[in-house]
Amino acid sequence: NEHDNLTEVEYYLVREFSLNSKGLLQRGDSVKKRKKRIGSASSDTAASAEDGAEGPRSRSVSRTSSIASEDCFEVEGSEPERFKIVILGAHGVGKTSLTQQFTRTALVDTFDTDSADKFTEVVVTVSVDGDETELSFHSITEDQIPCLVEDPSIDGALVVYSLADRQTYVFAEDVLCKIRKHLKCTCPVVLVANKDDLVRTRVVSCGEGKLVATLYDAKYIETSAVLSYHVDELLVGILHQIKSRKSPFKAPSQGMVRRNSAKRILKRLMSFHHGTTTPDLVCND
Ligand SMILES: Nc1nc2c(ncn2[C@@H]2O[C@H](COP(=O)(O)OP(=O)(O)OP(=O)(O)O)[C@@H](O)[C@H]2O)c(=O)[nH]1
Ligand SMILES: [Mg+2]
Repeated sequence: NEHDNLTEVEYYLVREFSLNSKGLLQRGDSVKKRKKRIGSASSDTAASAEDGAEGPRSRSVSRTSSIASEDCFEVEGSEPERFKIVILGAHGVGKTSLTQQFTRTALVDTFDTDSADKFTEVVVTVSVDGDETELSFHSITEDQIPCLVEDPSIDGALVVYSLADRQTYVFAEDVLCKIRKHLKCTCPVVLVANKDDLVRTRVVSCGEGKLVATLYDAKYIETSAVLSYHVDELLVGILHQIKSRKSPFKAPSQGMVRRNSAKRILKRLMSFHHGTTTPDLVCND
């Protein structure tokens, strides 16, 4: 193939965080530049570049395209690790709004979620204490849930409900049941109680959310996509869950020991109860 070993320059946005004893600190966004191999069928990045241009899979368009190249850091070395995360939940609970917030630093109070829904994949590069990872988020519908079991590439799941709408909570419980019981999926799952800003119309208590999360071996977090409340914690929290499940016995490095207290804070934010077995519960179907 005459295109083998060709490279092209790619600009990408990195959401930078650090973990210290005070918790999670957002360090803003930076734009980086990397050389990407093109023309090689075996290269992951080459495949996604082709998909983005004309393939069936849409990608979110990076905001970096309008940024001048002088502002960028050039990155050498290997590609960051990449994890695939699915987002599930009833209609209108805020799946798209949360995904949109993952990609931006500034507070945004209006969303054009309809046009955002045309993207089937949103990719966010997250750096925690210099450790870069690419997270690709996929919003999926209820009828796509059975396909999850055939997709070994899924690394984590967010199950979202609105704490101001009980039906969406019931729906989320059913989704959790399907994931854990029917599909026997053991990937990290976070149960997300969104719309925490709607205090006066809240109908699902924190206790109810935590209970269901406990039953299905999931973490629990309350968020508000419109106020960008706990959105970064959710983003870094699911990443932390995936990484710690993939290498649970990794020997602690120097930095890791220093960050332990910060991780404890992150853990407290997401109440989590490790279960060794999936409880034998009945789904609502
Ligand atoms: N008050 C409040 N409204 C929210 C929040 N998150 C999302 N919304 C609103 O809820 C509506 C639905 O949000 P979406 O993000 O489109 O929800 P979705 O889950 O992607 O919906 P579908 O794609 O239709 O299933 C929009 O009007 C959002 O502005 C939140 O945290 N608080
Ligand atoms: Mg949506």
